[in-house]
Amino acid sequence: MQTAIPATLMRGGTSKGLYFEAKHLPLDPAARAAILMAAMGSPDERQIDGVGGAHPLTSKIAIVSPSTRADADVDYLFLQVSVDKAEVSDSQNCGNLLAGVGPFAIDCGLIKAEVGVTPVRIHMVNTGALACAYVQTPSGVVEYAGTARIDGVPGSAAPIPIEFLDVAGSSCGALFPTGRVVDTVLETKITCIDNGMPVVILSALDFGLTGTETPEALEANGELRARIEAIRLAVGPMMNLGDVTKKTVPKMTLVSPARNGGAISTRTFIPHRVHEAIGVLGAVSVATAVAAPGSIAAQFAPTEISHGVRTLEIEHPTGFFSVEIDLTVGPDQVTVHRSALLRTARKLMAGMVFVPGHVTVP
Ligand code: NQM
Repeated sequence: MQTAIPATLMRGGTSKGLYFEAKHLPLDPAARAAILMAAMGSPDERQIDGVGGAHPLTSKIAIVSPSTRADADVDYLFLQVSVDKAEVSDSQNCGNLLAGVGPFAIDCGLIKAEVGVTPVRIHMVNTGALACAYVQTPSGVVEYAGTARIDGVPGSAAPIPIEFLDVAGSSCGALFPTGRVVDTVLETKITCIDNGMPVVILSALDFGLTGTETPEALEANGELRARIEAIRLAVGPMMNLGDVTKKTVPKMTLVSPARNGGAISTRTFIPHRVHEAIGVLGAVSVATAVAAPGSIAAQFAPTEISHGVRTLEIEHPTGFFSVEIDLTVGPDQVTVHRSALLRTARKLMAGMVFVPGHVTVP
């Protein structure tokens, strides 16, 4: 016997995952994790017995419900289902699946669409921060088709601009969680930053790399992976993240000078695979580091440090990620006021996901 659970498969930005209404899943994290692993087919590196895509970027879950907060419309809990381990983690947020939350909430009837553009205020439960996504609803229903393009996704779709107001320090307690712009860990100079995603910025040059290597080449370099993981494990407690052995944060971003007219070039370990592009909030954190005087990122992007709104193009293996940030740079402090970016999303399938009957279901 199998149990059917209502679910929608969506691409959100450059990631893909299952979206659920919270009421269709158990509240107990262990029971919920068992169901999600069964739905995705984990643990198994091919996820052959589930709908997961055999990569961390396609093994993601969004759980959406009416908001518990007066200043938001919906709550969004992100869960990362490990591909090859029996682990489901809420230790990070995901700005890519976030792009699908507004359309999903409207399609489920959790929010009534306006005629034109529907702003959806989203409480991101993992970090307690807020985002506002602007969903195209020209005739009162979600329009997925459009002309917006994002690097890492073929074709075009309706634009979903997303704004963040309060994500600085949302996971680590401070924009620069160690209290310094640069730290030295295991003889390597790094910048630890959290503007929505805990990220460690490292110079590619310090690892004997150019920074233009492909994700496959970086993943194949066992010595590099071991050194980066050793730094990550050492830095987790310094970033107020505790023991990060089983967590998917912090992300480890190797930076080098931009090659294609952007602000900086990146390659990001997320943290065991290398991202084909860059995460949304990861890009926001990198862009903020670019603007922070003295950081490991700023040394490669000596842009004029000024107050106000600027757009930074973060280069990644498959193109650019454009981040608009509004910040004030003081003598020894950076204050972030707002950041914004563009994503797209597409509903791929809606129906029931089946899990074997021996998996506990409410
Ligand atoms: O940084 C990948 C992604 C992400 C997370 C990751 C993300 C973000 O591309 O906000 O979007 O870093 O695990 O979906």
